[in-house]
Amino acid sequence: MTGQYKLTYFPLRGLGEQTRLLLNDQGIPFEDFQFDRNDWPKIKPTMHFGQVPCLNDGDTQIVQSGAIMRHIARKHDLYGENDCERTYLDMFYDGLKDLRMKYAQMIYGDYETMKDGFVKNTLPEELAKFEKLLKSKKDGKGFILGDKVRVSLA
Ligand SMILES: N[C@@H](CCC(=O)N[C@@H](CS)C(=O)NCC(=O)O)C(=O)O
Repeated sequence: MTGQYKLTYFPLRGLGEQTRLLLNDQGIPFEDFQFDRNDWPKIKPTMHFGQVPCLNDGDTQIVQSGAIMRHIARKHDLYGENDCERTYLDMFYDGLKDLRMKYAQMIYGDYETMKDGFVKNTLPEELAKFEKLLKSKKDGKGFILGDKVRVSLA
């Protein structure tokens, strides 16, 4: 029994993993469809933006990884109690996206020349920003907001 959700993504973690983690963490059943890379040319034209990850919620196709996370969060009460909380979570999420972009530039760019700088400088600088935000809210303990996982932990 996989429920109403089907996640379609390449057979790797990438942008699909945050959704897998969230659904697994919350015990929400889903079909984890990891297609064969050779099938991508057939699948691509069926996606709204020609990209994955894609979450099917019943008959509704949802693409864009952030939209997928927020959809699940809204439906399963994981998206904060009010607009300010939701904005705070969005802020965290977008901040993490920026960090992920820097990581991607390194691994898909000139890895050998960039890796040392990334580990020694970029990562500590970027993580310090999240640490500061976390401490300002929860004294560095618990979750970003309240007492449970929210979407921004992706
Ligand atoms: N903004 C999109 C980016 C999606 C994306 O870049 N998907 C890549 C895999 S990680 C993809 O589908 N690549 C194949 C292609 O573009 O043909 C998101 O956040 O979901």
